[in-house]
Formats: sequence, C-alpha cells, structure tokens
Amino acid sequence: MPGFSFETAERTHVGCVRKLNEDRVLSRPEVGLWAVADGMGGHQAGDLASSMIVDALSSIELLGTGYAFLDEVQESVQRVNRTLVSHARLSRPGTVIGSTLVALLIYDGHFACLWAGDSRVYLLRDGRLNQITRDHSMVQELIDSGALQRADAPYYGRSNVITRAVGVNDRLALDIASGPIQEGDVFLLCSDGLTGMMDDDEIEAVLKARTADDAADHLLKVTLDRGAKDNVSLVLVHVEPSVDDTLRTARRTLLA
Ligand SMILES: [Mn+2]
Repeated sequence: MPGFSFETAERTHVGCVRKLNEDRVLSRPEVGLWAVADGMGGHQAGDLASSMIVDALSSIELLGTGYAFLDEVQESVQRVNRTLVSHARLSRPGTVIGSTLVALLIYDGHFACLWAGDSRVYLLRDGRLNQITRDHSMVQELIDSGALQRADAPYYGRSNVITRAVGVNDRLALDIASGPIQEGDVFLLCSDGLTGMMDDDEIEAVLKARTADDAADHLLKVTLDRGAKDNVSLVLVHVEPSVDDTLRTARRTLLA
C-alpha cells in the first residue's frame, strides 16, 4: 500500500452582506481530518455551535484503526449535539443553536465523509467532479420527491432551509460515505456560501487547473466578486504520493 501525503488549503470569509462569520473550518493533515461547520441561530449562537464542533474535532488524537478513528469523530459530534440541545432547552423557547457539519477523514488509503445539513464534500477524480454528500435540505427533499426539477433549484425561494443539523434534536443521525483514495484525488469541503454563488461546472474547472492554494484563492475571489450573500468557507485536500515514496522512486531511477 503506497503512502499518501496531503496538500491542503482552507479559507473562511464573512462574505459581503453578513456582519458575523458563523462558519468554521478545520484542517489537520497530520491526523487526516478536515471539516467545515456552518453555524446558525443568530445572536452569536451559530458561532458557538460551529466553534464547539471544530474545537471538539481539534482535540481528537490519532487512533490505531480507521474504525476507531471514525467512532471517535462520531462520538465527539454526538457529545457536542447533546451539549447544544441541553443549552437550547435552558434558553428562551424556540432557541436554536445549531450547525451543519461536513467532516473528511483519511486513514490507511481510505476516506470517510460524515455530514449533517447542506454543507458539502466534492471529489474531483480522473477529471470529473462528483458530490459525495447529499444535502439534508428542503430543496433536496423536493427534488427527491419529484416536486422540483434540479435545474429549477437555484430559483427556489427557501433554498436555505435545512432538514438536519448538529444541535437541533436529541437524536442526531450522521450520514456517512466512504471509499478508497487514489493519487491525484482532490477533495473540496464547503459551506453553502460557496455553492450558492458558483455551480458545479465552474467549481470543477477551477479545481482541475490549479494547485490547492491557488484554487482556494480563486474560489473565494469569484464568490466575493459576485457579492457573497452568505459566509463562505472551503477546505481543499490534494492527495499526493508520500514524500518517502517519491524519494524512493527517485533513488531507484538513479540507481537503474
Ligand atoms: Mn451558510
């Protein structure tokens, strides 16, 4: 099994309209863990929710197996969920202190994404961009039921209504998607502040042509140039051969 290394870039910006950035990003290439959380609730509550998630994921240690790693991430998120739900109960009735979450874990040649809400993970592989996550949103439910055409989704008025989030219910179901990684893979984690301003084809074109840092700058710039109505956050992870493997190959080539 060849080793992999990761070139990563992350950006988070308040946007052009909002006063507060309630998004949070996490990038821990040394552990193989990245995340985007998009908080909601106003009065600093959304800010609190997304910060608590990212703080919890910041303290996870590298564990012995992929399953243990995934379990630990899930348990951390569930703990935050319980804390937020009880916090909201002690507040004014109707108070919501919630956040979306997308997390990407990479361990021993495999990835796992877990998520709640409408933040997304995309994978660019072999020149094609695919959305790995499936939004927990009103729009996605209407598309699934056949009541709304995907092409009409950008014009649907309640595009920001989500159907699942961390901190909203006692029971939180996190969806999970997983698979093997390969050299050249590019993962993009992002909040709806990006996907609300750029479509998938545009994002694909940017990811294909640029390094992680360059692509991150460009995606943020386009979003801001178009008036970024929401906070915008993104994390890019380029999967590359490990430095050790590259040196070994080079040495073999020299000796040959
Ligand atoms: Mn948002």
